[in-house]
Formats: sequence, structure tokens, C-alpha cells
Amino acid sequence: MIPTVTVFERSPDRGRGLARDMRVRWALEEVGQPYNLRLASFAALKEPAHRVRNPFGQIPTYEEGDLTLFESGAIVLHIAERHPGVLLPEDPNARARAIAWLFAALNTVELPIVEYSMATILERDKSWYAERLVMLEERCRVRLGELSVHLGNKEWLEGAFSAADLMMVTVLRRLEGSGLIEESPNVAAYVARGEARPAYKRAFAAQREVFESH
Ligand SMILES: N[C@@H](CCC(=O)N[C@@H](CS)C(=O)NCC(=O)O)C(=O)O
Repeated sequence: MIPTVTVFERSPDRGRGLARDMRVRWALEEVGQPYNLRLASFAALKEPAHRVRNPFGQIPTYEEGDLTLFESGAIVLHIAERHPGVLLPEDPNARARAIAWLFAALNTVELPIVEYSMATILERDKSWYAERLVMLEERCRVRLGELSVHLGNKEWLEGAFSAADLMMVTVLRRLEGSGLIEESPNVAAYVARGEARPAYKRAFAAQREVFESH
């Protein structure tokens, strides 16, 4: 069954692949699963028809037969579980650790990154912006430093490339242009390794194509 993914009709990131549908597209490309798109405007996301798919009126959503999912983490985990051994290790303990890292990407690393990036978009005109930015940058730096120590010379977070890396790389990419990633060369190299994967490139090109044709 071909799943359908809801994505922005005109992504506010202007095709830079920072919207959260990129994770889902990338996961689908890694497992070789074709998908259909449902393009939505910001207004359409807030309509009751979409809130049935996602109560919070956001992208991405994922429909596959009787199953409708929201939350990019849940969708990526679902795709990974549907394709054993591709995006999650077969060994139960290694698999549990990869899932822990997937949660860490979303709950521990993405949190300060989203706060930082939202501030740079929405709070630039505030009198306290500069002071707050320093604090938010520092919070990101702490997490990046800790991630850098864990990564060390490893290629991926837990053995082979997994859904955890896919999620972590997309989370880290939200700092693009801030200069923060480059402060940790092994983290920068890790992001570059993710971006070099053929499945990533296909997903990136597909989301860019939607932006350019709208
Ligand atoms: N935690 C959610 C966050 C989803 C989210 O924030 N989506 C953004 C795009 S990346 C969105 O739809 N924004 C439009 C809005 O909130 O109106 C997930 O990971 O799926």
C-alpha cells in the first residue's frame, strides 16, 4: 500500500529541507518505499479535515490504509519497524538503544535548537533579543558538545546508520547558517555524512521540487 504524506504546499524554509516532512521522506527513501503527497497550505492545516489527521494542525501526517499518524518521530519509527533491519538494528538491545537516540534527538537535542531558531525568526525586534540569543546559543552549545563527546570518532550513533541518525541529522540541520555546528568538527562531519546518503539526496530533491513548482 502506498502511503500518503502531508507536506507544506509552500514550505516557509523555501525548499531548504528543514520542515519535518523531510525526515519522513528520507526514511521512506531509505527503505525504498514510494509515497504520495498531500500538499497543504497553512490555512488548510487548521481546517477540521486536517485536524482529523493531526489535532495540532501541523505537518507531517502519514496515511497508510486504515492507519493515520502524526508526529514525525512516531512516523519514522513506524516506517523503521515496518522494514526490519534497515533503519533499526535486529539485535533487541541495539534496537532499544537506537530508539533511545531517536527520542534523544527529539526530546533532548531538538528542544534547545527549536527555541534558538524560533527566537531568530520571531524575536529579532525585541529589546532583549541579543541577550536571550546568547543564552539560547549556549544551551545549544552544551548539547552539541555532549553529542560530540558521545560521537567521538564513530560514524553513526549506535553501530550502523539507523533511524536515530536520520532523526539526529535532520534536527541538527535546523542550525544551518548559525555557525554552531561547525564549532564541533565531528558533529559537522556527521551531518555531512547523513546529507551524502543517496536516500537523503532523493528526499531533499523531492521536497525542493515541490517548493519550486509552487
Ligand atoms: N512535533 C511535531 C512538530 C510538527 C511541526 O512543528 N510542524 C511544523 C512544520 S515543521 C508545522 O506544521 N508548522 C505549521 C503550524 O504549526 O501551523 C513533529 O515532529 O511532527
